[in-house]
Amino acid sequence: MKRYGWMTAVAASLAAHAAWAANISVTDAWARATMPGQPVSGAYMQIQSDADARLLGVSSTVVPRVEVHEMSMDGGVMRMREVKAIDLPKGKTVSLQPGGFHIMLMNLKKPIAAGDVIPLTLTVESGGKRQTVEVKAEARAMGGAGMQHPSH
Ligand SMILES: [Cu+2]
Repeated sequence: MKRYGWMTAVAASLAAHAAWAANISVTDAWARATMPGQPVSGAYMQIQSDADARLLGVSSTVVPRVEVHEMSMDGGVMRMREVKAIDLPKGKTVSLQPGGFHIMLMNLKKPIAAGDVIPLTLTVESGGKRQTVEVKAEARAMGGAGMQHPSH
């Protein structure tokens, strides 16, 4: 029964792996198309994790600088600040959306056109381990001056 014992060991190690690697599902990922000369934009998505996790950061191969921000009302003024992490509680859908948490795309070298696909790499920590999640955000054109992201 030596072989059987070996199989059991492999199964146990796979189970241990699954215990820390959170399953992250990202839906409805999109980025805001920009006007010519506009160096910043935002990306938004819904994130769900099957284990308690934290979004630690985001990077992109096509955007020079990416930050995770939170927007909030402060005495009637919209403010944003960079956040170190966003909590992803187990089983809860966390929305990155205009007016709340968002991914800031900065130092853009050229405009983002509607239909462009922005690859984003999310770094997520769960149970002391880090993993990356690849996301493709499709750019959407937004109408109206009210949808412009405030400048820093
Ligand atoms: Cu921002």
